[in-house]
Amino acid sequence: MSEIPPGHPRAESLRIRHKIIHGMEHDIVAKAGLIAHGRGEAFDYLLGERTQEPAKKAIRAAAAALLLARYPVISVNGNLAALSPKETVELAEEVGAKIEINLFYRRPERLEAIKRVLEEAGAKEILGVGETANGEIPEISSVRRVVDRRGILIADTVLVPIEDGDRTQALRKMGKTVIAIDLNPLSRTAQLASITIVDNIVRCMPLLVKETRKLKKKPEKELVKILKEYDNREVLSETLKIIRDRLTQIAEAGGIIPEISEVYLEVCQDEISK
Ligand code: PTJ
Repeated sequence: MSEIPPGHPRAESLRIRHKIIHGMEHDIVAKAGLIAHGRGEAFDYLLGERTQEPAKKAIRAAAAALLLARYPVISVNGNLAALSPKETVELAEEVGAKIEINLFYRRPERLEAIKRVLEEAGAKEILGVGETANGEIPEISSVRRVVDRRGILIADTVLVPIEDGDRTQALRKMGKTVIAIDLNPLSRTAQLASITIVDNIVRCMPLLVKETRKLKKKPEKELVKILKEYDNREVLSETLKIIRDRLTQIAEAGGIIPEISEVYLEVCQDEISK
């Protein structure tokens, strides 16, 4: 992390990037996890790198769904383990969820490295490794179909942060509630989940923990009401409109984003006065 100059305008983004790189160098993150992260960063730019209102609605619904679930499971992959291990454990504790490692690029070294990270963050029980990790979700073509018989296989609600491909579809066909966290509102996962939080996990995991703590104090019927009133298509649609309106606004303001406009005036004086 020492390579990040303190005054760098993108210091926070670089710090997160370095966590992913560090994770890859220590068998936590898959090589493809670097590409996935870059894709996420691109969408985050379009969203203004902040938690937008539709994401806040989805976070509230997700918290309600996790609290109401009979058997919730948090599915952990390399990127989540590298970026938000502490919040993953906190969330599991708050909602009484199981933590299960489920990988696209499944290798024993990675399972071990991720298990270690979660244990260091305070996890007592970690599924998806060992003897009981021999259940199968038949419709999934990748090794992600290998799940724990005490976890995802019997869960009624599954949280899938930073997901790929066909798993959400398969889990929903099995009748499970799927909560996705994905910066790309157009991904198959985002489109097919029951609740889609279009936000960066580094921002929304702490918010999700906070929201569950808040909603835990509410009567059950209030949580049921939150879920009943929640409309995922509306949330996806509002998110896309935010991206559209933001781009229109920037385009109409001469193509410079508000965060840069002051610096632009400073460094591009010559061009402006021409
Ligand atoms: O650890 P493994 O073996 O399970 O592999 C994990 C990866 C991420 C490599 C695998 O699931 C994969 O290839 O995923 P995709 O298909 O690249 O999809 C990842 C999705 O997560 C993309 O839609 C990204 O926009 C999104 N994403 C990336 N970083 C973040 C994110 N969403 C929220 N927060 C992020 N920080």
